[in-house]
Amino acid sequence: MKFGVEFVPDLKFYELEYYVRVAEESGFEYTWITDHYNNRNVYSMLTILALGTKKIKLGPGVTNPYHINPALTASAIATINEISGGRAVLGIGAGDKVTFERIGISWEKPLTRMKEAVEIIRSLLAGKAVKYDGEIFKFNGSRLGFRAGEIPIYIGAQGPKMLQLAAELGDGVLINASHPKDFEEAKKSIEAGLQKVGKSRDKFDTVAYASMSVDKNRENARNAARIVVAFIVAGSPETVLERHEISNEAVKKVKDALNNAFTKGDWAGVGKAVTEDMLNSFSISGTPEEVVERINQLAKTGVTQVVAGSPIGPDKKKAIQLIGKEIIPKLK
Ligand code: F42
Repeated sequence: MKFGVEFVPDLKFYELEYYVRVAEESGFEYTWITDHYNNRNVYSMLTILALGTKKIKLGPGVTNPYHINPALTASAIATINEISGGRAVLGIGAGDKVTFERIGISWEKPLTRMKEAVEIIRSLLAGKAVKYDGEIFKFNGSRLGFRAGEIPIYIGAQGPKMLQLAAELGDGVLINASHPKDFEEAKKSIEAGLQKVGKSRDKFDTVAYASMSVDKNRENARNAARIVVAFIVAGSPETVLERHEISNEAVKKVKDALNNAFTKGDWAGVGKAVTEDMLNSFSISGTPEEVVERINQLAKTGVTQVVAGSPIGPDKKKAIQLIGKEIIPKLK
């Protein structure tokens, strides 16, 4: 099992560099940096990380093919690859509808746009002159002016069609989920995609991009995950909530609590609205022993990398070191 760690660049660059170095020293192989317009620029932060670390692989987790042209994505990730001495990975997904609306981007034809963008980026990274007459992107002989090197492309995906596309086009898939039920379901689409292009499963990295919260004190670990899980519950499609048997009234309680928090600042109410079942379904949170057990269950569904996503633990640094000391060695 490989281990990665996610960071949101809502931290100062030196804080982010500090945490990623702790993660590198703790044995994490990947760091994935999220990409939303309202946070610090993902490639600026990856440059800092490329210069400040030696081994850990690094990349956006995930960028998207809407807010910049695929040629710029190819150039940016190839630059990170050069600065980091060949450690770049590209995570790209359909992007986030809510944040796009705020910057006037309409979320049209995400599958088509993703397919075309990934094909174009792959050709540019291979040093080719790209002629591409797509429905969305039209390229007429563009080429990168410097060697990009080998850069794996991972696709962020939840829906069945995007999961299949990820298996067809990607070196891996980043799935925002924490529970074996979700990976059993995803497996069907992934197998279909691998079969369609004749790719073997061991050449493909299935990544559980999970909300994680680890601490020796179980209650502290579980409580630290409550707010993140509330947002996941509020944003989850019906099909996923049904799969986890989360009732409509329980979801409504969480949504009302989040509204209250935004309008009146009552964040404690959000934590109370999140049930134990929600924590189990939408996060990996608890003691190191419990986290190891859950990851072993995920491994049985074909997961090959686990990414420790927000909040990581009540104390980020302690949690990263605890994972390095008591979890990674048991699952390597
Ligand atoms: N999004 C961000 O914006 N920033 C991040 O940092 C970020 C991190 C991240 C990490 C892991 C991860 O898994 C996702 C992450 N995301 C992040 C979210 C990501 O960008 C996507 O929003 C998320 O993966 C959800 O996308 P999805 O895979 O579910 O695909 C969407 C588009 C979807 O609805 N897919 C469905 C499906 O079946 O796959 C339907 C697709 C569809 O619209 N089909 C239509 C049709 O007619 O079939 C249109 C067809 C066409 O041509 O597009």
